[in-house]
Amino acid sequence: MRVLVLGGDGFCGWPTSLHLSARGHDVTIIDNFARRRADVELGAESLTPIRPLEERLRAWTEVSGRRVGFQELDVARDPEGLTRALARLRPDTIVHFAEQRAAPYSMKSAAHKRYTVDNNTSATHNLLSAMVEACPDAHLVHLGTMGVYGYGKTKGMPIPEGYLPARLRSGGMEAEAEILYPADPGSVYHMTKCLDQLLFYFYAKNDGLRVTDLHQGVVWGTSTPETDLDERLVNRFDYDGDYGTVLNRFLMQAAIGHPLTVHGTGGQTRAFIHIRDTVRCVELAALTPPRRGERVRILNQMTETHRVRDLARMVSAMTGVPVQPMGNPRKEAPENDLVVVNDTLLHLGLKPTSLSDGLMEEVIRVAQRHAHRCDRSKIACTSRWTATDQPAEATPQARAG
Ligand code: NAD
Ligand code: USQ
Repeated sequence: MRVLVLGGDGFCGWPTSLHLSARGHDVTIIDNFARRRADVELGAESLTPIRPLEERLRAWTEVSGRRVGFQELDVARDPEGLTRALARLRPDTIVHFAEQRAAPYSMKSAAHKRYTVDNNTSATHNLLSAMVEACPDAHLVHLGTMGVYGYGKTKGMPIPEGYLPARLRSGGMEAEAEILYPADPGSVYHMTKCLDQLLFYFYAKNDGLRVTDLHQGVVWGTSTPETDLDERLVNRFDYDGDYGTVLNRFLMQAAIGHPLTVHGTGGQTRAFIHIRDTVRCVELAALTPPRRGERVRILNQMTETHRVRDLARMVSAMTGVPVQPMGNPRKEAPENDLVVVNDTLLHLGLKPTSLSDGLMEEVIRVAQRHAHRCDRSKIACTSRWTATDQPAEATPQARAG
């Protein structure tokens, strides 16, 4: 396959590009380095020393004998350049990672909210409209999120893969329909993924574009077999209060002896997937495109669910580092159940990596190796959902031990 990876310099995009290249696909990355600029803005760096993309690509060719192409381009702001790139590269598959993906970053200020909405919805819409002009037969594989479904209202009812059979009632009449699962975003970032869904729906219906939307859970882990091949291929490891995600944060905190920062009760249940499974799922989805004219294919890309406080207890038991409940800076249900259907990727051949496979220890080892690069002042979550939300400080009960 000729594959274009939008956002291929990021946490998921880089290992996915290498995985696809290693399997003989012809890969080109497009990225505008917005994520590296966010590091500069926040004064926070990846815990691992990620190399400039040019160096990464040179190292990959040295190590593998394969070449991954690159073009610097802002997908949200340069629609003509994007159309030209699609016409030139004629991709069979476009993997779309190129969005601002941190919920706390999207809630920092009015400017961050606007940036996240402008960047993410323009990137997705520019891509769809450019595909109609330049490569209407290509298959778009988009990285969406489990967060589009929302948390807390299902009382344990399994979350289906995107669509819900429903009985509609209006004006004394009834009809059966299969509808997009009602969206219930928990942040401005998650809201942009709900907006993306409507854009996909329209372009699949109107132009027959082939779209797979992968509703991915929280990704944990950092390395894949390809990023392990050479230290210049190392993947990013976010641990700061904006971009760090919960399990990697706990593992990194354990590595440096920092109390584990549980927000609120820790009763929030979320879906998880290891980065090794992310890259496999993307390839499985890319190899099985829907037909032209078919509705958007939605797959839940996750392998297990966990409650935040259970993860913290597990990491604490492994390492002896204490749990520290904090005020919750977010507006979210304090407790929720989460049951998720993920049959399609399992049928396509995914063999799930689980927390019990020893990879948590690997993440701790990576974090220990780079612990000297950690800036402890960046660990706290300073972004709040509303002005009245509690700051993420240790609760008195936690301070008292
Ligand atoms: P990331 O921020 O590390 O990578 C995103 C990449 O896209 C960055 O390299 C960035 O520079 C680039 N980018 C952003 N806007 C762009 C633009 N306008 N033009 C060109 N490039 C642009 O994020 P990630 O963790 O790799 O996530 C990738 C995708 O997967 C996101 O869409 C995210 O919503 C989704 N996802 C991530 C997770 C997770 O836990 N990391 C979970 C579920 C879904
Ligand atoms: N949390 C803590 N302590 C922390 C950090 C987070 O208790 O130190 C809690 C949060 O309050 C939240 C949960 O852990 O309840 C998950 O937070 P997160 O930052 O790990 O994940 P989230 O903000 O949901 O976003 C991440 C990715 C996003 C992706 C999403 C998948 O950044 O790109 O879409 O996971 S999902 O959660 O399934 O929607």
